Amino acid sequence: MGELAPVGILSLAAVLEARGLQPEVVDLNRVYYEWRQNSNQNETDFCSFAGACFAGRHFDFFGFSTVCSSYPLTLRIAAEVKRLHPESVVVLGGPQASVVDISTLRAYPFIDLVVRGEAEQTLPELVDALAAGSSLEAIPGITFRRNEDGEIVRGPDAPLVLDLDALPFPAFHLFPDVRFCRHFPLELGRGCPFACTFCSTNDFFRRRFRLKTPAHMIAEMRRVKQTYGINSFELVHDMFTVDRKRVEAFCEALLESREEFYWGCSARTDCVDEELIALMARAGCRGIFFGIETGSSRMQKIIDKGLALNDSAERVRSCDKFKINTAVSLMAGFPEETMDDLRDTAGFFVDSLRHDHADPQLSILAPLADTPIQKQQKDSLVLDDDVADMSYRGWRQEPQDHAMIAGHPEIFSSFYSVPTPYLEREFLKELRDFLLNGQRAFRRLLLGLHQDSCNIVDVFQQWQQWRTDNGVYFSSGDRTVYYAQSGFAADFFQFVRLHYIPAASRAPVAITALLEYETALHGRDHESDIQQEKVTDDHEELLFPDSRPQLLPGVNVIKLPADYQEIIRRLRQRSPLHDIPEGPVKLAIRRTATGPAEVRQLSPLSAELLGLCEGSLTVEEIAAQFRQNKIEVSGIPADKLCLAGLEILRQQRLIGLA
Ligand code: B12
Ligand code: SF4
Repeated sequence: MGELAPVGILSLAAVLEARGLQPEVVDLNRVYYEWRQNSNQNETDFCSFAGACFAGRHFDFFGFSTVCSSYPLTLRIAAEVKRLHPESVVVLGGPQASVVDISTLRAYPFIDLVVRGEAEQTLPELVDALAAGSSLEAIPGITFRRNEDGEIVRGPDAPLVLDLDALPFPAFHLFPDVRFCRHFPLELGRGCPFACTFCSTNDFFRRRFRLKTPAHMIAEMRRVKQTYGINSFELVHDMFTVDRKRVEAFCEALLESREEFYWGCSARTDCVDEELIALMARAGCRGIFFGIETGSSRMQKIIDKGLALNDSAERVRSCDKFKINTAVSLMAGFPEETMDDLRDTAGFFVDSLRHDHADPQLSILAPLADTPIQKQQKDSLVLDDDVADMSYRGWRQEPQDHAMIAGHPEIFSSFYSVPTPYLEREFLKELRDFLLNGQRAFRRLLLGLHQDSCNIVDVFQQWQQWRTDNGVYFSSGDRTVYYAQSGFAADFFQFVRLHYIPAASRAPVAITALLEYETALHGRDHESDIQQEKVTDDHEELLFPDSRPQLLPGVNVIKLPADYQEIIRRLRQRSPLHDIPEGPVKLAIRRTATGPAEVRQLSPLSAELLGLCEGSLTVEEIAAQFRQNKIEVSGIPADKLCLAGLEILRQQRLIGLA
């Protein structure tokens, strides 16, 4: 929950505290989890439950932060609060209400007013005016319903906060869960000067790029470290890397500070290069969010993103080189998008899997209110789903929310879809589920299939055909559930084994090897349940002639038909797979309680040794077998070789002593 610490709200709370007020912050995410855990959900709906949290809180002013995905729910909770406290002022702010202010006030009389845009300057003025009972007309940045005639008045925009260093430190003490953050959120700056047609945040911060100074940021980071003991940060800014010199200055200041701070940020791939990425990595950058959006050069121009995709791929590679994790964020479902464009996007998604530090993401376009795309398509939006993509979080839309959404497309546009005349929507959604879950469940195989087939979409179409021929059907609502469960991978492996390899593969040996590898990884949970005799994993313990080495729990050895390391090397370098020679190899897979499984290709000697470590033979007996088989390497006698080999296997945590 700490991951969702609302920096904007806490910034406002700090501003109010600085004026001697005592605001409280209610974390509705926490309230939601409490409702899920502690209440009978059939009897109490979430809004009543949340309303109860506000019943005992007597404030003059209740403010709600809003984003598109939870806007219906936020409004319903606000209605409950107004019902409980009719004398209080109920106010909305944040990215969603700011742009649908007038329509919201028209549709929902329980909302008194909306604060638009950045509110650090507006909110104190508003609070003062409300306390004094004076007119609101002179306050910039608000939209309100006039008491006298009920008319909705939209004043001019509020000025931007130009000096972000002047803002007080956010009131994190009002949000105790922040201490659970793995990456502590700190605002680095505001405003992106670009103009992508689907984006709402450029306009929200009025395209005015601003950054806090390096000295101020480092002081805030130090304060977090001292208060919470956290040294890893999520630095919030839509587009930190607009000005290269300022990124360099920040990194250099961090290096000079000698603090061990780790951080993540957002960037465009055309605003960084390998040299800058190297500097960022040295200064503690461990994650970059790259909004690449589409893998099609044609669509890059149409959506005014304008990235050169070869360079984008290069930047993802550079980050991998410096061990920076990248979120490679892609979208599909633009109105002009054709099958060729979609193939390019799917291709970009899978291509990025060549890099271990890349995490591709694919979402379907949601037309955010007041964006160029939404304005262009506002008369043709379609509500085709109970669970629209914006709320694609695994829970179902409540009927009350659905009714609100259906009644007000102008307010809740993100729950609608834009028409995609060249693409079938169900196809798009299934492809998204396939890719997202495929990369989680069989990353290497997915990449191998993409490379073998020239485009993963071809494999996907064959899979769709095969699954229907073999009776794997689902309704559109069950599709996401099917793909998220382990049965999908099991079915898909069958498809690859029984259909794809014999009928379509140009590199059957390599694809079989990848399939065997993924099947073994996939089956690992069942195997790890098998009870094993207690085996000590103390690699300091000496090996004695009567010790009985045995595979450690969680380790298994699998046989593949071809050199796995060579396949992975070729995948990384995009070299052909069809001429991988057949030749069995063994891999040891070691599962760890945390993190991904460790995979090691075994030399013939290690494979032979591991085969003998089944717990019944002593070291002496294993050495005897080596002698008998006359195993020797570079003149080293079998006994010594055996002992050295066993020691290495122990250091690699593959065997222990029974
Ligand atoms: C960090 C972030 C997240 C984080 C954490 C969110 C959180 N709760 O803190 C994560 C990754 C979890 C996330 C998730 C999502 N996010 Co997000 N996120 C952001 C991001 C990059 C920064 C938010 C931030 O801290 N900004 C800095 C602060 C200072 O600004 P602020 O929050 O807007 O607050 C200021 C004003 O809005 C105003 N204000 C805010 N609340 C209130 C309340 C009152 C009463 C008043 C008076 C004023 C006021 O005053 C604040 C100070 O000036 C923004 C983009 C951006 N740069 O803002 C997107 C953004 C908010 N996210 C967005 C979206 C769409 C989502 C998701 C729906 C994505 C998805 N499909 O899942 C989810 C929704 C999750 C949720 N329910 O909160 C959109 C919202 C668009 C919209 N029209 O609503 C944004 C704007 C990005 C975009 N694509 O355009 N997000
Ligand atoms: S670069 Fe990113 S933040 Fe800037 S307009 Fe485009 S999508 Fe929005």
